[in-house]
Amino acid sequence: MSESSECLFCKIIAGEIPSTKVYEDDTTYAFKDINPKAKVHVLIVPKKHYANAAELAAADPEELAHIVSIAQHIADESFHGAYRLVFNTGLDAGQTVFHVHAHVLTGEKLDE
Ligand code: D5M
Repeated sequence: MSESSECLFCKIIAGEIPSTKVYEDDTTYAFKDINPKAKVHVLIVPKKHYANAAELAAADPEELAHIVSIAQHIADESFHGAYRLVFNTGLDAGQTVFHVHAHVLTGEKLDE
């Protein structure tokens, strides 16, 4: 799927829908999840539109590695480097926004 004018996260990246920015560089944007499941819950997204983690990994593995390094940095700052990184992939796994996003859960001890 190419970049879509209907994509919620493309609109957030473009600044058309407000978000609470945590990090930004040329390729990547990170913002607070609107419905946090941990003390710190950040979504990290590539600015370029890919539907899911597999599409991103196939097209741009360096960007996937970059997303992991940003997650590590957020966790280093907020909870001594401990974090959970989740890519929900597919409707039946709970993916609701089809612009790949890494959920970074950190800032406190997480339930197992
Ligand atoms: O995760 C999609 C996530 O996106 C879910 O945790 C809520 C979050 N979300 C939805 N709309 C917004 C806005 N406007 N700002 C911030 N966060 C948002 P999924 O893995 O697709 O279920």
